[in-house]
Amino acid sequence: MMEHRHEKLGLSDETLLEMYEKMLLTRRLDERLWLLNRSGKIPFVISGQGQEGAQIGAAFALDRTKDYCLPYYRDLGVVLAFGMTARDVMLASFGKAEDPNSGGKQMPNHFSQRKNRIVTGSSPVTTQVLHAVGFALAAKMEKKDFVSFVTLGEGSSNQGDFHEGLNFAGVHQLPVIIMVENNKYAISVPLSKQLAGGSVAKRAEGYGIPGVTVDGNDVLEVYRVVKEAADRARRGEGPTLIEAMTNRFTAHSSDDDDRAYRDRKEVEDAKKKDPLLLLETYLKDVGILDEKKTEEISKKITDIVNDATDYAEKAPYPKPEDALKYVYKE
Ligand SMILES: Cc1ncc(C[n+]2csc(CCOP(=O)(O)OP(=O)(O)O)c2C)c(N)n1
Ligand SMILES: [Mg+2]
Repeated sequence: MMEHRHEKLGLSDETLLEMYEKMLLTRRLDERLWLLNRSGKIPFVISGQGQEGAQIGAAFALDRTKDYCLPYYRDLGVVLAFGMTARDVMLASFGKAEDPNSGGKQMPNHFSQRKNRIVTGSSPVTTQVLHAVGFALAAKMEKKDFVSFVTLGEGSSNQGDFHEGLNFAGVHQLPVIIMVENNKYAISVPLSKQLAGGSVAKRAEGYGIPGVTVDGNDVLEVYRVVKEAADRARRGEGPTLIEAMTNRFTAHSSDDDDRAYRDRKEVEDAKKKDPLLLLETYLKDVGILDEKKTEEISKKITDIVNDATDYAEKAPYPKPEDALKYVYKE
């Protein structure tokens, strides 16, 4: 019998369905956040819609019981796959006391959750690359078996931190995977005005490490290249730079209007390669998913999103006197 693509990668039907469910949850949660923002209930959204294929493919290729992730703001899919719940996400967006990321103090999407090895980051883009390289250095020095996984946008790959981090990781052959989610915009700045060389992955050569470009809409292909990078890192063969080509379906954030700088046709064309639809089609083609099962999953996800929304909306705000908690040593 012919082996399907996911089987060749060692992925069971169950795991692939789990990936689909996480991707659908990521998308639906993100869509709900926009509705809540537009109805005046939450102050800010920064969205991963269109980039879920890269995020879920990568997260599932890692060992989510021991690896560390240093996500950037669009990585809702990565953090959900690493164990953050829909309620956790909503609590942060509503700025509630129980928010595991910061107790309702930070802007949303500054992901941080110790129990799931999601490492806190700063608002200045690309700082997380240096932190990730530091985690990988610790793994090497302490002979610990974990890989450090960091993501960023292609615009952020022009910051000095990126080059310092990759150079150091290359020199010391550290177990770190750097994945750039190239959505071809840095807010309103198009790719052509960001990178004279046209490719982020090509830069890897200068640091003596492998650089791979992958179709970020293809969750299985992302899984494959990240798995390969993780295996190499665990064997002591050092870092990998991955450039996942993606699309940003929404404006940069809820404070941006991309109609000012981007043709609608471009967005519509990008949506024809929606990673979620591509995976759904694949699952139906290979007979893992049918209409009934799709309905069932859809209902389950809607319930999770509704529960998270209600729970976070009703949850208490932090106390004003807690504003200085964790700022200064107590
Ligand atoms: C050091 C720094 N400069 C500028 C900003 C403002 N800023 C936030 S996101 C962003 C665009 C980043 O683009 P990219 O890296 O491509 O990621 P994307 O938002 O497209 O996913 C900028 C300029 C910042 N947060 N930090
Ligand atoms: Mg970008």
